[in-house]
Amino acid sequence: MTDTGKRALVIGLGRSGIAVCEVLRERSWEVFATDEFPERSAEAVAHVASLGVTFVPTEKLQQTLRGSELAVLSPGVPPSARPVAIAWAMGCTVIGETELAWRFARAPMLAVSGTKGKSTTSALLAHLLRAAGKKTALGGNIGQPLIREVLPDGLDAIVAELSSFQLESIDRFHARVAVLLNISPDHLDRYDSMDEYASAKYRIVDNSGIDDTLVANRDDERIWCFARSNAAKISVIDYSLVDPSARIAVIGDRIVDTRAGMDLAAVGDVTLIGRHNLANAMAALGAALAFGVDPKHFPAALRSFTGIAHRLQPVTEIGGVRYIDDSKGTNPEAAIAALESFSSPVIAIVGGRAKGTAFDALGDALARHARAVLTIGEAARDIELALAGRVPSENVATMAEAVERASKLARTGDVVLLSPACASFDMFRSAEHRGDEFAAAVRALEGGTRA
Ligand code: UMA
Repeated sequence: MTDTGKRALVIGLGRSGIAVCEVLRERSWEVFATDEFPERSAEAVAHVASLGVTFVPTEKLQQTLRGSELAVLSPGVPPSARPVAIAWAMGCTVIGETELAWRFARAPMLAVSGTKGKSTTSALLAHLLRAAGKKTALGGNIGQPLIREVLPDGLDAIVAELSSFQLESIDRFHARVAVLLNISPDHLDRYDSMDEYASAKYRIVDNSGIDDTLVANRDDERIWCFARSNAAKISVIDYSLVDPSARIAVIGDRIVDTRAGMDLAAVGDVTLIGRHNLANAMAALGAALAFGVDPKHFPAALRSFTGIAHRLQPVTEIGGVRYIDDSKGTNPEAAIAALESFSSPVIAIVGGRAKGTAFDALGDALARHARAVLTIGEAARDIELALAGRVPSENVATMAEAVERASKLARTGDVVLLSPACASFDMFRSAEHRGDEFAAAVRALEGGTRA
């Protein structure tokens, strides 16, 4: 497909920006790209230049823009960034990559948001739809830019994992099924308040109507309040781990659709570690139900879902000690949920770049669950302060050192858990890179001292 004559400015040359450049060039758009840190993005600049994209430094943007362009924003670029201000001032229409992906999509969207659990829930939802024979794409915050995933012909459904950043810059984006998992403090370096952060997430149903469904966590006060206040506008399926009157509820050892009086699966069919993952599975079941999937597919599909990389992912067991990679636990709430998933003592590896959140609750959870704590990265000192000496802690410089020390401190039956509660960018390229380094250090251990 070609759209000759169309021009766009792509702001930010990370994964999203590169994908937007590629897709628009395939459609013969005239594409300009800008990035405030071109020295760090040199490889991306060279790649998109080879596709015919013109790189424009921020200071030259004003001269280049005609004002009629579409400006496509990467999620990590805040609306306050200079290129965005220039694009607005020049009269460009500014949208995010998610909005553009939706405009190109030819299948209905099921969108999942929340502070934690959205990657697991999105992946499980896509798995449930595929198990029912629906050709399903999966993309968004989970790592594959959505714009690349929506293009194949013949899709029945598109599952989009959406962060608040991605939802901030939608316009007409419409989700047939929207899922809100939970909202807890995160990204408070970008938002002035929790209300502002939550409002970005609530945009997931901006363009939804009564034929669409919001799957809402009844156990999250904010979300349940939001869902109730929108019940006239959108159909709501609520789910709860504790309230048997929720539409999707746990009754004994079964997950039940209480309105239909229908058994959906056994609790034991959910193989993921932790009770929070049972809640995520219930959300995915609710979304699949709303999309018309026959529940007969649920038990086997749940049992065959083994989770996603860097999310409470078992790496190996050495000398009776389990090593678990939860590198995508990038905020305190996620790390607390990870700690609470284990009944055995934990040697916890935490720290990295803080995202404006407090560590008090993490300190309390570590005090309850950890035998020892190894701190890494910029936030090490703040986490140690939150621990207030309740658990022995040591600061280490590298992931290899953290794993090495953890292996010495662990006793048979313990868990060594990387769930950093922070972003990775002070020491690593990404959360995936951090998890890979952890797994590599564990494997090195396996080949050496403890094997
Ligand atoms: N940049 C600027 N100005 C700025 C900030 C960044 O020019 O003020 C440039 C950087 O130099 C860089 C580019 O923008 O070249 C980076 O763009 P980006 O931060 O949007 O990163 P992408 O690689 O495009 O990845 C994004 C998401 N990143 C963020 O939201 C921060 C990825 O989510 C997502 O997987 C990917 O798109 C594909 O959709 C990651 C993430 O950390 C996993 N998400 C946050 C989270 O989960 O908590 C929201």
